[in-house]
Amino acid sequence: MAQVAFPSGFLWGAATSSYQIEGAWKEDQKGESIWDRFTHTPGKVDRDENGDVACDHYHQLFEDVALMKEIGLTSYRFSISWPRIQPTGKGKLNRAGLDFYDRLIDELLMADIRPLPTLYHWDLPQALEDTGGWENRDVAGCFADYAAEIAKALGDRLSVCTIFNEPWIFTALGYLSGTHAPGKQGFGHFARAAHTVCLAQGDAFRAMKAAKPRIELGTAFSMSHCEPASDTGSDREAAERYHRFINAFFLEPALLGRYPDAFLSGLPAQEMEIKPGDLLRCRADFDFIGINLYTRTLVAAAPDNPHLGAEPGGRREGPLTDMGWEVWPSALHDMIMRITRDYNAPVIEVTENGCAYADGPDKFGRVKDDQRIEYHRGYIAGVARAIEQGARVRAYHAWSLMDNFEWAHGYSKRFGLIHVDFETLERRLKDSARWYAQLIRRNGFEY
Ligand code: IFM
Repeated sequence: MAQVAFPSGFLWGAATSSYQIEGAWKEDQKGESIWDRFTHTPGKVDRDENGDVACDHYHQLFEDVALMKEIGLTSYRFSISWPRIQPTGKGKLNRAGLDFYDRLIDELLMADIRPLPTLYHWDLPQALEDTGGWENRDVAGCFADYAAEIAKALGDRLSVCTIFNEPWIFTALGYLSGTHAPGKQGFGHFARAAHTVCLAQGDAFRAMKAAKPRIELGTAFSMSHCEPASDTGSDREAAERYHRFINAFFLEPALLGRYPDAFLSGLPAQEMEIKPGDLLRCRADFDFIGINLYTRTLVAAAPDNPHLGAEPGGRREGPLTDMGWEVWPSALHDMIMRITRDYNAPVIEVTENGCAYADGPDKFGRVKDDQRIEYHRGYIAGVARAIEQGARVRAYHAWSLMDNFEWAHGYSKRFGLIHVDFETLERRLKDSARWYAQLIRRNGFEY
């Protein structure tokens, strides 16, 4: 056993998002979001479940912050629901919606927990989707206006903010495979949406910096360490292209003002509708990079794949979580080190990391989720190793604070440190929450 220790001041957090926990889907003049529309359309989500009530966090905010305090969190990552603030995605702010986030931020600060809001975790106002959603370049301007309003309204109490959550995931699943809202399918939809999101990222960055220069800004990027399925040159090249596509596609336009070289026949600039000057507009000199990572991805060459010539493949060796994702603790370390090497050692926050297991309370009410504890131990040990090797990681956020609505899977996948009974909405700390509390008190653990 060795001691895994963290630098003093390291932030220990947990993450959630608005649609997944808040409920109150049409209260206090909140507008409809694309996820409201998608989940209310039969056949889109397992068992036709939806986030109408979710964890009812909108009404249980004070109790939930008390639970965060009990665990000892020093950072809480949540997202702001755009249609709660601007019901149609533009214009006058909805005071009642804003009040909710005002109360949340105040309550967090009183509990000595750093608020880390995300401006967009997938709940686009439906009114903007009706104009073409992220495929419509004008939506980038609307998003920048919303970002500036948030900075002005809440920025006096914020030190940090993430702009997007997982731009690759919400464009690929929402516009390419169609398994997430708004459910569009096709490379052209994806290409246009992806480019608007990159424009919006740059525009929102500048709009927020102009309103409140002090707030540190980043995006929480979905990342997965890509490893070749075999040692052949073609698999190694495929893994590299796949890495550039899934990990760097939204990051490099911001940091370097160019898209990475991921596609076999070059960037599909026409399908993306890139205009002169756009790449400069995509620039955003982030103060930190957020990494959301759950697993590694094994990649094999796939000559039939027209764009990348690469696909996930190969034999997985680690155990699988309820999502079917391989537990591979070194993936987080390796990803952090790759970002550290490739982009000149930026400040990094692990903005999400976690696992789905279905454990529920035993007859004494205890939730023994040993597999979750084992998962976090392995991945967090990797973060400590990365810091020893020079990575500038300053925070770790477990996904998720509590069991919640897992998008197309509904409530069947439980990622929480806190168990939620979706009938009674009762919350209960799992063993993993108690283990995490001890880790936070000691700022480390035995491994
Ligand atoms: O629940 C999601 C979250 O909304 C974004 N990152 C991955 C999590 C688990 O799938």
